[in-house]
Formats: sequence, C-alpha cells, structure tokens
Amino acid sequence: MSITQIKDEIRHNWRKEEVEQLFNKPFNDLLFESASIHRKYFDPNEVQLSTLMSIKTGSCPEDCKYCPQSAHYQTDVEKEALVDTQEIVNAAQAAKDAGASRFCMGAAWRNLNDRNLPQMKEVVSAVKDLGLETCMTLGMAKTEQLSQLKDAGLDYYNHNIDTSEDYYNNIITTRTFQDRLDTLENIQEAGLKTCCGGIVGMGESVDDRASMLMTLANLKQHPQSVPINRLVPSKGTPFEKKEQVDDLDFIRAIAVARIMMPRSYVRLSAGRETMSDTMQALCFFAGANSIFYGEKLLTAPNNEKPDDIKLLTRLGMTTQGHEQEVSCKEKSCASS
Ligand code: SAM
Ligand code: DTB
Ligand code: SF4
Repeated sequence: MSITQIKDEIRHNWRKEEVEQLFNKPFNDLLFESASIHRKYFDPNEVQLSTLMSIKTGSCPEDCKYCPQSAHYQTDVEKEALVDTQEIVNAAQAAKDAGASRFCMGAAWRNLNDRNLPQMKEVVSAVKDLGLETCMTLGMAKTEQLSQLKDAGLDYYNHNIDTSEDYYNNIITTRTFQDRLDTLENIQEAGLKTCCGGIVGMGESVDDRASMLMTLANLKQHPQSVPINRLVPSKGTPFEKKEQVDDLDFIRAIAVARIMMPRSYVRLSAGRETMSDTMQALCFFAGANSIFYGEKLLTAPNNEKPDDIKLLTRLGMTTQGHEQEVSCKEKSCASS
C-alpha cells in the first residue's frame, strides 16, 4: 500500500454528510467496502480477545441510564468493595490461561481518586508481569495520574463517549460530553493507548451514531481500540425495556467504524450474548476484530468460552498471540 493511499484512508476530517452516506449505502456495498479496508490493515481471520473484570462494583454516583452500577437506580447488582490485588492477579492469570491477550479492569467510579492510585499501580504492574496487555477503566482521570499508571505498565485506558454530543444529555446528566473529551485528551497526553467507543441501541438516531463515530475518528489520534456495545437492557435502569436495535443496523455501525478508523481494533463488545453465530460472523466480516471473552462482562453475563472457541474454530479464525488455533487450557473448553 502506498503512503498516499494510507494518508487518504486514515482521516481526521470526516464530515457528517459523508458518514451519513456510509450509513445509507446499500448493505452489500457497505460491507464490501469495510471488509476490503479491514483486510488491507489486518489479518481478517484474526481476532483479539480481552477479558473483563469488575474490580469495584456498584454504587456509582453517576446517573448513566444504561448502567446497572449506578447508585441512582434500584438494580440487582450487589455493590462490592475494591477487590484486593491478589484476587485480581489470580483472575488475570486465569484469563491468560483461557487464551485472552488483554485484561481489562473496570471500576464503578466517577473519577480516579489519588488515594486509590497506589493500589491501581500495584495491580497494573502485577498483571503486566503475567505477560498480558493491561487496560483500565476507572472514570475521569488526570494526565498526571494516567502517566503514573503508564509507568506502572498500563497499556490502554478505556473511556467511552457512549453516544453523540447531542444525545448525551438524554443518557447522562451528572457529567458532560466535554468531560469525556477532556479525559480522552489526558489519556493521549500521558502516552497511553486509548480504548474508546460507545453503545448502540439507546434510542439514538442513525444521525447520532454517525456523530458519535465522527467524534471518535476526528480525534487527534484514532482510539487504538473501539468498543461497539449493543445495549444490555438491565433490570431497574431507565433503559430496562428498550427495544433491541436491529441486527443489520448494528452491523452497519461496525462497518462504518471500520471504514473510518482502518487501523483500530473494532471490538464487538457488550450484548454479544444476544447475537446469533451468523450475526457475529457478519460483524467479523464487516470489520470487527476483537471481542470480550469470558462468561462475565463487568456485571452482566457474556457468551460461554467454549461457545466462542467453537464459533471461532468454525469460522477458521485465530486469536492474537495464538498463531495456530484458538486454544483454551480450561477443562470446559477442552471437552467441547
Ligand atoms: N465507570 C467508568 C466509566 O464510566 O468510564 C468505567 C466503567 S463503565 C461500566 C464502562 C462502559 O461500559 C460504559 O461507558 C458503557 O459504554 C459500557 N456499559 C455499561 N453498561 C452497559 C450496558 N448496560 N450495555 C452496554 N454497555 C454498557
Ligand atoms: C466497554 O466498552 N464495554 C465494557 C468495557 N468497555 C468496560 C463494559 C460493558 C458492560 C456491560 C454491562 C455490565 O457488565 O455491567
Ligand atoms: Fe458509573 Fe461508569 Fe456505570 Fe456510568 S457507566 S454509572 S460512570 S460505572
């Protein structure tokens, strides 16, 4: 691929009309375009596996309407104190043994507090020492705090914009879209890789999806990892009864993300449990090349590992860091 070609494809100046045009393309044309871009930048048969762990669960002061961990709603999530370091490291080792290449730790905090920083650094450094990539999502954070986490061995910081700037107020009122952008800038300033995406299926319009992806693609650097979540409607949250977004519309969002951010990992994230094998296969074809792997997301259930291994095997896909075949040392996987 020539340098000019790469320059033309890696853009930070997307206009809304162009993104809307992508969303409005005939489905086959859209997928042909996204699949073609995907295979220019990645092995289309390889998927990256990240395992999630909630290291501090529930009673979050924020009012994100989708989130079962918000203290504003009566949900089934049992709040838990910050998990101790050894327990986190044990879970990370288990994730590695099951075949994950990255371990993502999430806390239900509005922002990272300095008093928790020493433990977070200890955790990152121990998880990194296992030979895993590390990711944390701890709410808003300052550059200085993020730099310390980076020095301790943090690779990625996850901080989603969730939706478009215009729709943001319908989803969260305890912080602003600009607060999110500020932390994203801090992440990039600290030299960490950014994991930033959003949720599809919260009642937003296609226009909102286009705006959200435009914000991501027009950042100074594209987030290296772009999680696209399908809303998991959680009991007790205001979105408990939201109707599921149409499969084809979700796949379109994956394809557009792939076209706009060709070198980023696009992650088929929360909500995968509701997707058939065929739908997941189409998402991979459209350009998704990462998943959350392991039977739990943060609090919500995720697909069973043996099912994922089976699906990836049927699709002839390999996982990053495991060149030959998808492998999982767990008994449940070996017997499947
Ligand atoms: N508290 C931190 C924050 O908000 O940045 C970190 C954890 S928060 C749970 C991480 C992300 O998970 C959210 O930004 C949202 O995109 C996603 N998420 C949370 N609940 C979800 C749900 N019910 N369905 C889909 N995605 C969800
Ligand atoms: C992301 O975009 N999705 C993950 C991760 N980043 C932290 C979280 C999904 C949470 C789904 C609901 C739950 O498990 O509570
Ligand atoms: Fe808190 Fe994050 Fe859930 Fe919002 S998404 S309520 S900030 S844990």
